[in-house]
Amino acid sequence: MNDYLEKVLDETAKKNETQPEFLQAVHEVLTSIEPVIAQHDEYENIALLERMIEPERVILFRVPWINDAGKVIVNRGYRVQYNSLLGPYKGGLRFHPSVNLSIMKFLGFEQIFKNALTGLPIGGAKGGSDFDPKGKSDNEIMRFCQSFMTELYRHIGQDVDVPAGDIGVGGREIGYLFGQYKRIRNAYEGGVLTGKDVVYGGSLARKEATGYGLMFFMREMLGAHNICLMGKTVTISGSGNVAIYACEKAQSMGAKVVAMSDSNGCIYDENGIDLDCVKEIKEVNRGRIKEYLECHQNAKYIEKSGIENPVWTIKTDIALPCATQNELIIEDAKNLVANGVIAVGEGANMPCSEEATKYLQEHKVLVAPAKASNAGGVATSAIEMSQNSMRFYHTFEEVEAKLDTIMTNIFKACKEASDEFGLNDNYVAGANIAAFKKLAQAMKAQGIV
Ligand code: NDP
Ligand code: 2IT
Repeated sequence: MNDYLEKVLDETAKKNETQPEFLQAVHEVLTSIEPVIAQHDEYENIALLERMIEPERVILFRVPWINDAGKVIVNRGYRVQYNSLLGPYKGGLRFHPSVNLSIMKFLGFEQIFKNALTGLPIGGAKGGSDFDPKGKSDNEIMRFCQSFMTELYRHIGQDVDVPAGDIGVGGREIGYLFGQYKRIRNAYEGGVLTGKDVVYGGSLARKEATGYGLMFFMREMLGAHNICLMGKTVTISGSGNVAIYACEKAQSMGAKVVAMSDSNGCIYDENGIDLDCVKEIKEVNRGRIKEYLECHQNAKYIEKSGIENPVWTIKTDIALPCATQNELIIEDAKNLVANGVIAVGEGANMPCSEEATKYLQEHKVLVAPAKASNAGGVATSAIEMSQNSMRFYHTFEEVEAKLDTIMTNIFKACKEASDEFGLNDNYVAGANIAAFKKLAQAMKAQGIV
């Protein structure tokens, strides 16, 4: 390996030894950009990689709130303002009990590259809390969001840092966060958060954007290999925002989605998933995916147990991990390959372990990397910001057409980078290289900061 790269990887591992997800994300990026680093001896003198790896700022704060029983609960809040080279810090907020600094930093680091790929003026950030929204009343969610924003507001702004949703943060939470921000600031600054409801400044098609974008990317990737989506079988993990709209677009493109999941288990419906039923369970009732059996007695439910993820044991042409990081590990990759999978599209962030990705690629499975294939969400957030600045709304069709063009261009960039370095359709490396080149150019232009 290139000496400079090796030195940076070693130092990063030593400095962050308690942050496995962060180290995983850095390792994947750095090892895949080696051909570019090898062409640029000057990077070492300006510590380009060291500066790219270290977040510009990490904010950690207390979030006290009172539950319905009158008990005071204290959660931990985070905002990692990773990199502002290309625009205001931009990235989602995750509310999930697993949230810690390692997960926040891996997500923030990946966000820089993803946002660079969109071609839009947005830097990279991530934030969230170890708060668990499951089982909380609407009032508890509101009180938590208000307390969270009471600290976060001083660090964000429409030209500074623009949060949005992620796991556990959807339209309801963004509404409560926005209301509290507006109240504290005594001003309507629409572009301070994205993923807003369309009645008060949100963008049409933002809700659908990540899942739709994933399928646009998949269409382009398969098309480059003369494969058509029509008639293909698709399995999807998760049943949240990304999973639901990936399913909707896959179905409208003529594919047959047969499985979806949540953290307890997965449903398999050989007749094809009834998405209205899933939306009712998840978007309206905030229930469990198992409830699907109440209206579809012929469907099967497989409880999650052991190391394998049951959703990846089902035979499929296309697998779309849309739940969380490292949800598709080597055992799952082996199951998918044994069942003849053609392509894996990452809707979630870093859903495949490095070992799983390598195994899939070695077995000629096309892998659509998260930084590229799920970039449609943040790209549409940037379109929401531009509408807020213009004080104007685009139609659904206009936003969707822009999203389609952006995803098509992102695939082209991944393919061109892979071709340039002779990487045999390794779009994972292609995405990292294409994004890195833009960031490196901006870093060189802006001096040592
Ligand atoms: P949601 O909260 O809407 O849905 C998350 C889904 O994933 C739920 O079905 C949830 O199940 C499941 N899930 C979450 N954590 C775990 C876990 N530890 N193990 C198993 N299942 C889990 O989130 P989103 O759909 O917004 O996000 C899904 C993924 O997509 C995340 O990786 C996120 O970072 C990524 N992403 C999201 C974007 C967006 O615009 N929202 C944009 C780009 C990427 P359960 O309800 O049981 O917890
Ligand atoms: O991971 C992601 O790209 C998101 N959660 C969306 C971020 C955003 O700012 O829309």
